[in-house]
Amino acid sequence: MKELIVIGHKNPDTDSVISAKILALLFEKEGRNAVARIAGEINRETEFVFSYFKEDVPSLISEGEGEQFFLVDHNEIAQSVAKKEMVCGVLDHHMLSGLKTDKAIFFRVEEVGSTCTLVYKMMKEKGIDCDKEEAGLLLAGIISDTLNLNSPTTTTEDIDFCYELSEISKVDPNGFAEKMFEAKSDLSGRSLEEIIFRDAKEYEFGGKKVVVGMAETTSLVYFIENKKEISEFLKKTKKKKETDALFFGVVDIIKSNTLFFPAEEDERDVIREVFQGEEKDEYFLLKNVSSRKKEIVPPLSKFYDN
Ligand SMILES: [Mn+2]
Repeated sequence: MKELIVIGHKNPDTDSVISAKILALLFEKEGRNAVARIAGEINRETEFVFSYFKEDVPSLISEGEGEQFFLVDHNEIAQSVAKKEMVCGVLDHHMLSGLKTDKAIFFRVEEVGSTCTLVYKMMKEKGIDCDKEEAGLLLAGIISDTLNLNSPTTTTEDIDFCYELSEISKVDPNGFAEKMFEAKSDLSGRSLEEIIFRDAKEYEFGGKKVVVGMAETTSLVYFIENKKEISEFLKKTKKKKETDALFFGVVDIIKSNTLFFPAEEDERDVIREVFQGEEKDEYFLLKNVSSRKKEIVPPLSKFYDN
């Protein structure tokens, strides 16, 4: 039996790393030959979560490794290290973006706040128990993606599972969320490249390569103070990375607002057209916007696809 590699998107976030790890464990418990991998370096929040529960982070996929991939937390090939002919399963909570395969595959996408929600749901459906550490990790995945159940992507299932997992893991979600957000907001020693691209996602809209970088923070001070440097960096990087459009959003986790930076005039015009934002000199203030998946990507995709 060929080894099945369970893997999240490039520029991995907490949800994608944890859903891959626990889903691979679930497959193993079912007797399948499965292993979790990550598609890039982890961020500080993910690092904090794994060290808190003293769990191992899945190792980085190596060049040319694997023939069979199970994708979690993404279904867009542009965001994947897997070639489309190697994909034999998808578990996700993002919009569908036209993955074409030459055979039938496992494919499950539900409109919930995190992929960890779906992993836990599958465990429950299969009657597989979740131990204390696994529950803690899954809880962290839900908290991360739903900004502790405050994101507009949050569903009743996320809320119910959050409480169940909190009981099993004996972790208080609010106290833990605070620590996670602190780790997420720690910018010390980080370059602009890391801050802007550690959680960037690439999309293909209307034949165009569109990249949306995101950062989440409890304080916008750094971003406002460095708005000029950020703008210049975006402009320079757009050329280097050969993308047709580049945006960068910073979510204020506390107030649920987003500062949205265009790389150049073209992107500035797009933001003017598709978002109701307050235009500042270097960025737009998008009030009550906190989700790339639900509030930023859909209007951009609609704009470019037309
Ligand atoms: Mn996710």
